[in-house]
Amino acid sequence: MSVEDALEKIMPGGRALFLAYDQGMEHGPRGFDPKVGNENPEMILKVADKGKFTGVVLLPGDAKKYYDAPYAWETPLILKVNSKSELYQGDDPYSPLLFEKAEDAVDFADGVGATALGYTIYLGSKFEYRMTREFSSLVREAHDRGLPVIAWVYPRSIAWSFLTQDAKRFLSYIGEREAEKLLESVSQLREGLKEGTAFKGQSPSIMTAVSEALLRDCSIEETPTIVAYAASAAARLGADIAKIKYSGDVESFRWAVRCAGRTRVVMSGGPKSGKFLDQVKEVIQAGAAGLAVGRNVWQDPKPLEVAKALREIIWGGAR
Ligand code: FBP
Repeated sequence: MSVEDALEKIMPGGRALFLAYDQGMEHGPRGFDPKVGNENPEMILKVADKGKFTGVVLLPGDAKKYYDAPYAWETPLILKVNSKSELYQGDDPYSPLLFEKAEDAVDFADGVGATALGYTIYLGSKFEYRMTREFSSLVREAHDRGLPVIAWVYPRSIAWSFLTQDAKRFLSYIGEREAEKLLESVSQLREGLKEGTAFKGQSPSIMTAVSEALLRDCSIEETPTIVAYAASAAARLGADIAKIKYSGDVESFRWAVRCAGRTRVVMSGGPKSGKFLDQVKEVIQAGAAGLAVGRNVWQDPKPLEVAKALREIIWGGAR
């Protein structure tokens, strides 16, 4: 199969609905619920098939034990080939390739019948260089074997939360009236923050993102500047699909989709609240291909109803 054919298989008509199930490693079992039975990968695979998902994301262990022959699941497998637990948080994140080298990851993917590969890059981490290098090797090996690669691009650094705190401290230090003036626009706020010593030496993207985070009351990784950066980086590194967070509004997400160029975009996750489906509508309006979601589906007592609602938004009821 060619990369193009594999992409059509996981994105029929250019649209995607992926069911993510790597959380047992990323977050541990805290999201599992015995009443729902979602600690069992078989339940997830049944939801994927019955819910007509266009891809199911599994880590190698589950792929081998639950997806590989003799099982005959309909949903194409997206093999996630790097992962980390949440247990150590004392430094910037690094998510290692779970294989000695990219070639071994692709061999394993072929062996278990995967249609695509997934890899997380923590852009902005001080270990970014390791992940961009592993990712680039993976793209080369996977493409040679007809497998597309999806980049989970999560910009993250432990320093960023301190920057936002420092910005808030700076604003309270300069007094209410001065702070109000700065809070009128992103550019004024960015210029004003440059006066605060904590911000010396920060990149223009981070300065803008800190300002956006304060104005929008969101984390730095969810700001329009950083979400568009994630999309742009995924494209430059050769990803076929970029899985990125939502940037908060249609216009800024449309910009992220444009920055991804020929790399297709799917939204990652979504809010764990009633706003979830509205956000999916906005993502589609912005020109994205769809979404990759986990807990909002398999933690729901009626996962197939959520899947149906998502299909209606993504394919307008045609699937
Ligand atoms: P959810 O839909 O459950 O949020 O999953 C999407 C996802 O990208 C998973 O693939 C991954 O395990 C998880 O989010 C990572 O979450 P975090 O943002 O906490 O690193």
